[in-house]
Amino acid sequence: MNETPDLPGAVRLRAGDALLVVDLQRDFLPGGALAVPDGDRVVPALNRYLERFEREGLLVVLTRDWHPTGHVSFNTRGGPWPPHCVAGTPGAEFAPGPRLPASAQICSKATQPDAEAYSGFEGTELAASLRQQGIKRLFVGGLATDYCVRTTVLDALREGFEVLLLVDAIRPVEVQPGDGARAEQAMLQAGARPIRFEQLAGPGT
Ligand code: VGL
Ligand code: ZN
Repeated sequence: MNETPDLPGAVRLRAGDALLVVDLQRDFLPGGALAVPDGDRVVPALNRYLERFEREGLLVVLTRDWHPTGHVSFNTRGGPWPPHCVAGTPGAEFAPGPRLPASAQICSKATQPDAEAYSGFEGTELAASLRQQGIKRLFVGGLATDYCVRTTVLDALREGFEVLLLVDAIRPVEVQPGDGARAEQAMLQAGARPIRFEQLAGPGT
């Protein structure tokens, strides 16, 4: 017997589940234009989930921040952020390291010059696309906890999806100390359920 028994509160993956990886892009990792502190720590964590979802034949969706040059969120235009994730540039590429399945679907967001869109659901076809593919439950991780993960999770819940927040695979920007913890609180309060990899039923990595 090398199978460990399921933990109480274990979550068993099933048809209708999808892994939603938020903005795992070079500019959000150490050395990038808008580096999230310890952002690279989510890579090995997400790899375990990516592998599991791929092995079980479940959908993986990757959102990406995909700004035009001169996006309204850039400090060059009076916005809060240094220019980052400009469409087609190296900084906007997916981070090296994560085992992104070839079958993963990509959702580009915040592509309009004059509108910020932190959430993967804002100004995209994501909700319709997930529904059309029969997705009911979303496992959400990535960067950053207090911006794009938070807004994506809150929108997912509003859209009627069940959300499991991968608390071992998210990291905050923390412009203000405590922003990460507050964002997690807000997501859980809105109905997201926290999960760690060890809680997934079945074999480990
Ligand atoms: C993000 C700030 C600006 C994020 C994107 O992915 O959380 N944060 N653009
Ligand atoms: Zn952005």
